[in-house]
Amino acid sequence: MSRLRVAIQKSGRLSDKSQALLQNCGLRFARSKDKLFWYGKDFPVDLLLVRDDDIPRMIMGGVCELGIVGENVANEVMLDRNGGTGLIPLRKLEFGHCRLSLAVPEQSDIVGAEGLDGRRVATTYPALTRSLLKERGVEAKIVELAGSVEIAPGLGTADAIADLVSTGTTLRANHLKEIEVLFESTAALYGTGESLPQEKQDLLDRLLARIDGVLQ
Ligand code: PRT
Ligand code: ZN
Repeated sequence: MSRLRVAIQKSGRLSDKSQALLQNCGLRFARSKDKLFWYGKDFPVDLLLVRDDDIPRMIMGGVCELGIVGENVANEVMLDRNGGTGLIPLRKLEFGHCRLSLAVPEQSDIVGAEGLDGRRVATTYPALTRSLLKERGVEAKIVELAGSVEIAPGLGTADAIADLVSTGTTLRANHLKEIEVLFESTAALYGTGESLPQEKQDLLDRLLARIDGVLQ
């Protein structure tokens, strides 16, 4: 019999709510010893617990049919791949809210994206930031960092940052001010752009109906 695999974040901001959503759909799981694979007991849907950054490529690579990840991460991967049809948003979820914002040092006189033309912008979302700035007619030098973006202006390696913000505490603690919201993100359920065998598609439709019930 066909089964579906859903990749969710193993530990982090999305993991509890991703698990809760699926459990609220009536799914029950038996966890593997290393707890990285959860077998669906009474509905043929299994979970893979991974780092959020791996989820888009796992779906595109056919390792799983579905995944729950932030729109920020999914869009970054899709843009990096020049669009591509490997990843399709199926449902926007009600958690993981944050915004990708531009921020500059408190004393900077840059007031918006347009002030960043030709300037250095540090981010962990290079493709997404480049594209969102381009939409605004701004061509900046993107400084790609793996983390701790908020310290880049203080170190002199960037004039501004594009980073995720929720409360603004991190920006304030680093004497940065938010000058423009580039993108509002939430977590979403993604599927593969490839068509599924009929049995799997039927299973997906049943799962989506349950998810819609929970989201209502
Ligand atoms: O280990 P793994 O790679 O799976 O986890 P991770 O550390 O990459 O991700 P995690 O758990 O931090 O975030 C997962 C997803 O949650 C992100 O991709 C976003 O879609 C979403 N999300 C929501 C956030 C935030 N809010 C958020 N505030 N992701 C990160 N932050 C960070 C931000 O980067 C900054 O450092 O929190 C800080 C800002 O928060 P405030 O409250 O100080 O403004
Ligand atoms: Zn991550």
